[in-house]
Amino acid sequence: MSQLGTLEDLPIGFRQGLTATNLVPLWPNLRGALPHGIPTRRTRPLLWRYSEIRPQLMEAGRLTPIEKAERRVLVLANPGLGLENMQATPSIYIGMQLILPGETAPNHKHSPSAVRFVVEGAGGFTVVEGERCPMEPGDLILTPSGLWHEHGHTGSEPVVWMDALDLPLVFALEASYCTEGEPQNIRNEPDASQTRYRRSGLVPWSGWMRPPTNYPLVRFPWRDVKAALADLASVTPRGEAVRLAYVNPETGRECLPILGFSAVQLRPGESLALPRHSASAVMNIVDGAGVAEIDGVQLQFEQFDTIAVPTHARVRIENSSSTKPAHLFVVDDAPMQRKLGFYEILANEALPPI
Ligand code: 1HN
Repeated sequence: MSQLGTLEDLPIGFRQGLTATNLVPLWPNLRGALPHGIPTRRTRPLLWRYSEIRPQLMEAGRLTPIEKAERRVLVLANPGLGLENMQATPSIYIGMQLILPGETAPNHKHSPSAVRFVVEGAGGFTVVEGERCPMEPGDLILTPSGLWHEHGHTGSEPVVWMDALDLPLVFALEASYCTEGEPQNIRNEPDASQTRYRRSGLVPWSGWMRPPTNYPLVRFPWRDVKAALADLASVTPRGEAVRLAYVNPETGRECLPILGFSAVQLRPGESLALPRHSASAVMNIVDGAGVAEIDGVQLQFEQFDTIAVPTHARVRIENSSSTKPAHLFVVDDAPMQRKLGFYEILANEALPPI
C-alpha cells in the first residue's frame, strides 16, 4: 500500500492554477473516496426515543395548524450527517407525522417514493390513486413515486405514523419535486389488500396476464404480518431469524424500487445477529423492548423507538422479555444497491485493519 502524495507536496502556484481552472488532483483525495476495506461512514448508530418524540410532536400539533404545515412532521435527522440534511441514513428519510381528528393533509404527488408505517391511533386514512387505505397501528402503506396521495382522520385521538422516503437519494440526484392536486375521487371499493390480494400465492388472474403493474398492492395490514410471523416462528429453529419481506405480490420482488421493507419477530429472550450487509437501514420497534448493539454501540429500545443502522454495520438485537415476543419493522436501501450492482452480504468476522 503505497503512500500517496498530498496537496501540500505540490507547489502553491500549481495548486492555484488548478483551482482557477476548476481542476482537482485525484491522488490526494483518492483514499478518501475509496478507503480500503470498508466505506467511511458518517451515519451514527442512533436511537430516537418515542417517549421523547411524542410530547414534542403533540406540542407541534398545538403550535402549528395543519394548514401551516401541509404535513406536520418531526424529522429524525442523524447528527452524523448534519441535522439540516434530514437524513436518518445517507439514503433514508424518516419522519414522525401527526394528524389530529378532523384534519386533512392535501393531495399531492412527488418523485421520491414514500411509505407510512402506522405507530398509534385509530381513524386515520390515506388515499393512494383513489384507493382509500385505512391506517391501523403497524400497517404499511406505499405511496410510490408519482402516485397521488392525501391523508385524513375521522377518529377521535391523535394519529401518528412513521414516514420513510428515499428523498435524500432523489434530492442528491437533483430529481426531487412535487405537484399539488385537487382532492381525489375515492373509488368505491375496499382496499385491495383485503380483497384482490387476500392470500399470498393467489393473485387476480386478469392482473397476472397483463404486463405487471409496478404497484398492485399498496397496503399491508399488520394483522396479517403479525400472524404470518407467528406461524413462521413456530417452524424456525432458535438462532435463525424469523423475518418476512414485504414484496410485490405479482412479481415476488421488492415492492418499491429503492427502499425495501421487512418485519422481524424476536422470540422471548432471543438474541439475534442480523446478516452484515452493505445496505443502510432504519428499524422501528412495533412492540416489545430490548437492546440493539450496532458496531459496538449499545442502544436500549422500547416500543415505537426508531434506530439508525449505518451501511456495513454489525447488528445484534435482543428481546429483553423472557415471556413476550418483540416485533421490529425494518427499512433498508438494499433494493437500490442490488439494482446498482454493489449490494453485498458481508462476513461478520473482524474488520481488516484500517
Ligand atoms: C410527504 O409527501 C409526506 O405525503 C410526508 O405525508 C413527508 C417528507 C418529504 C417530502 C414529502 C406525506 C414528506 C413528504
